[in-house]
Amino acid sequence: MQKKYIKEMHETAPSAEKAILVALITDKQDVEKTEVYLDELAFLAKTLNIEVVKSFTQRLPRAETRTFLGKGKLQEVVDYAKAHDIDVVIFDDDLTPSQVRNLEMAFNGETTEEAKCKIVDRSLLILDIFAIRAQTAQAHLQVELAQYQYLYPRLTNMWSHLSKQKGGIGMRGPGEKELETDRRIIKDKIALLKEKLEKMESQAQTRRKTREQTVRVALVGYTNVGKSTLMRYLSKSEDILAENKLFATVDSTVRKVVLGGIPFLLTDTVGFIRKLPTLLIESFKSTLNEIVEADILLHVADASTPYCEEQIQIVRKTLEEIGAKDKVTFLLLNKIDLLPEGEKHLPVATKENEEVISISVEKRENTDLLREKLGEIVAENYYRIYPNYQNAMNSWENFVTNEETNDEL
Ligand SMILES: Nc1nc2c(ncn2[C@@H]2O[C@H](COP(=O)(O)OP(=O)(O)OP(=O)(O)O)[C@@H](O)[C@H]2O)c(=O)[nH]1
Ligand SMILES: [Mg+2]
Repeated sequence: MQKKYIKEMHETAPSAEKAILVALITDKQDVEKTEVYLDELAFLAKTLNIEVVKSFTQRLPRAETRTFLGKGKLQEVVDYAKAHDIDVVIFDDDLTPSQVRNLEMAFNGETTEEAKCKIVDRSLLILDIFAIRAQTAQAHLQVELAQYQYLYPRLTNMWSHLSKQKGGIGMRGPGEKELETDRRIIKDKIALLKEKLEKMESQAQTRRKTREQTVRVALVGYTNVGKSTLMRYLSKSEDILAENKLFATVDSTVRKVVLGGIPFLLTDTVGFIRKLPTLLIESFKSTLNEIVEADILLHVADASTPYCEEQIQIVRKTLEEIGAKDKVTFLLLNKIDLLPEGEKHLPVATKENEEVISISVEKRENTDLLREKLGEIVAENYYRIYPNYQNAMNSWENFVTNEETNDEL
């Protein structure tokens, strides 16, 4: 199994923080799967400019209640961290507040005064990435809400401990700004953020109402599969960011696209990932509504990873959670340019209402076929809204004029 993102010690490059990763091998998660998950975790860390120097695994039926790892393994990891000046220990699962407390004790001793080694779990890592990726005011508020909700049950230990540290991972949130230890203040902040977001959502709803008169298509999929690349291609927009990073896109972008003379709106939004923190799903409700309200979904998957099928299942499950599972969907198996000839048609379990197309957006393989098929479905939806075509063009003209003055677009 290749370890793309885990550097060995001798390869070290200057970096802000040095990290080790920790994961369990369980009945449900075999060695190979754990390796892949660790690689994904290292990729997440890399997004935050954290250098991963080593990973540790332990075979256990389930995490130890007190310290996640068993006693012997924990000592081995602690010794390594001390010997190699490790700044962060990242766990591939979520930790309970008491596990964090006990682990902090194990890595830093009784006193937190000279605390050196931070304990970070999967959710905190993802929250940090969202914090640096957020662009719009709404996305910032959504991330802030998720961060406060994450911190709330952990206040007693994290506040005192993390506030003494200099910055970096886990410190881009509210903890950096204030040191209140009062749960009530945090509770008030959560309420205030929710209120602000509700106001924004109701404004967004009004704005989206004007879009009800048009066909809406949303891009969905696991992170880093090529959603934004497809958005750039279909909408001919050079200004959309597509890069080899997890969660390059966190906000939603909407573009007008015309296929075969029929106009529609295309939305690109945040990607999904294994164990996306529930807090984030809740906080990003408004952003995710773009998906819920769409008529057609373009589910993009990365056909070049051996975990394509699993990622597809994770996306389907997340769509179910947000209430968007029964939509007309194109399952686009992207990046087929990376597959050898003869393997370009992957056997994937399809669903009702779903059409599968193997494509390479970057190399323009089968993209014409996608445009043709998408064009057909868009037209069908369009004529359903506008049985009278002439009226349709008039209202589209109005719609375009209105929306073009809208900065959100
Ligand atoms: N080889 C190959 N690479 C591709 C293809 N499509 C996209 N990519 C690359 O995949 C990486 C991720 O692309 P994005 O479009 O940013 O992916 P995304 O799904 O929007 O990712 P997030 O916004 O991070 O969730 C980029 O480096 C793209 O250049 C393709 O057809 N073939
Ligand atoms: Mg993107």
